[in-house]
Amino acid sequence: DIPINDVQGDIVVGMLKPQQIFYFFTIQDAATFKTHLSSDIAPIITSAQQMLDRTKEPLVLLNMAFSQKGLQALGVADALGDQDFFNGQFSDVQGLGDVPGEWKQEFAGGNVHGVILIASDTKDLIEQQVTFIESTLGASIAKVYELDAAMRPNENAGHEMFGFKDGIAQPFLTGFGSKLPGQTEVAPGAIVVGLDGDTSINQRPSGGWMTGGSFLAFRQLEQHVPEFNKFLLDNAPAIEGKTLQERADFLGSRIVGRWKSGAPIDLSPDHDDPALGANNQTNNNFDFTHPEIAGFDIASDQSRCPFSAHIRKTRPRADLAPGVVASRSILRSGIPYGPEVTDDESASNTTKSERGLAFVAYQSTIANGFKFLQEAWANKPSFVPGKNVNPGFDPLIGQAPNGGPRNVTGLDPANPTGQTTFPTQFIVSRGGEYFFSPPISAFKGRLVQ
Ligand code: N7H
Repeated sequence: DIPINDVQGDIVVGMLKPQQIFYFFTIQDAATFKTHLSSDIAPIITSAQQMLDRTKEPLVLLNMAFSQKGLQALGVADALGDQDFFNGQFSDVQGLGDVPGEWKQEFAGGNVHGVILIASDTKDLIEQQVTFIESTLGASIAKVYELDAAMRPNENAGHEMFGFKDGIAQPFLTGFGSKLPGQTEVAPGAIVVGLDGDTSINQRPSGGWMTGGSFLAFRQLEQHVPEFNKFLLDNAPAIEGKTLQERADFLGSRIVGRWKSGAPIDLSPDHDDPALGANNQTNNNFDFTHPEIAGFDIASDQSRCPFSAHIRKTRPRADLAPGVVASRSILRSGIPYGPEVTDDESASNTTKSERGLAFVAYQSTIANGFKFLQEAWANKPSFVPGKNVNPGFDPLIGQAPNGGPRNVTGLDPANPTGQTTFPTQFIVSRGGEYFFSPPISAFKGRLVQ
């Protein structure tokens, strides 16, 4: 069972608040920091238990996680059993397909020892908590960088910057809550360290102090929204009887695998269906097979969902054996950052202020989770294998070396083996870090010994 009193809430529940900040810090005075960690910080870390009932959760949610450099600064010499965490995300720049020059210096510099995630209904409440932490910890830490994130306003709440509803498909952890139709069931240890299903369990340090923790892959992913929208208009396939905007929306749905409302194109290939998008009993209940359609062949038929669609590249459902898909699970807890697109940006098709997704993925082994999805699936044109055509890159997040152009097949159902070339990235990685989000007990235990 998941020790929900000891697991930080963002890992298995998700903060899901209108406002959230990521406060990246470096440890300046480990001894002083440690005394506060156990006495002042541990009591205000929000557990999964505290977030289960949304009506009773604290006004301000707080989680904290450490990089390998942060553990070193604390004097925690244990090897956590995760090589990617140990090396840090900047060592992965090439493999992930990032362009090093696009990385924010704060991440590239390797000075980030930890991150504090704080979420609430208002920025004011968050600021009060930051003031409390800064006055309590004093000079024992220094702020490296802060990223302010927020749900988008009004009807766009819950939608990411391109306009698509996010946070729909998550794996179901055996024994935790109830399973929705279409969820992949995974043993809790795929996400939470030390539990059944943690494939690295034998590499964890003795004493079990990591049990209940999870590795957090953080990425600041900038989104070029006006440029993306222009690309959709410029490359919209010809469809009789549809307006240009409808055809652009159609291309967008093929790129993501869902319409903006969240409705999956595997169930509604021709038009958005907001009622379907909003219904959690049906909006995830598909697997790309269609036994109801005579002669439908999953190895060649892209009339419903392209092999390259973002949600298919990152979770190929029936394209692969169920156990394989489950072993590559992440829990996503990202939130948009940056201002809404201005009229000026729309009119000029040019991004003038940075915006995007503060991407957060939890897994018990980074090489099985975020890193695998990015490197072995999204960035690999031959994935999914066994089709009549190479799917090409994930058109959203797939990256070619040095930001080079990417070919994607299947976007035009009238020519499913034809390629679409994406000359640039519409999502640019500004870097990030790998963190370990420890069980709350470790803030009074191993971390402060
Ligand atoms: Fe993705 N997007 O807005 O288009 N993603 N994603 N993602 N993503 C998903 O099901 C998006 C990113 C996954 O089980 C949806 O919640 C954007 C990275 C996985 O069906 C939408 C960015 C990685 C799923 C987006 C981004 C993933 C998923 C559909 C970056 C991993 C679940 C809504 C700015 C390396 C797939 C939903 C499933 C879904 C978008 C990044 C992975 C709309 C904008 C980096 C596993």
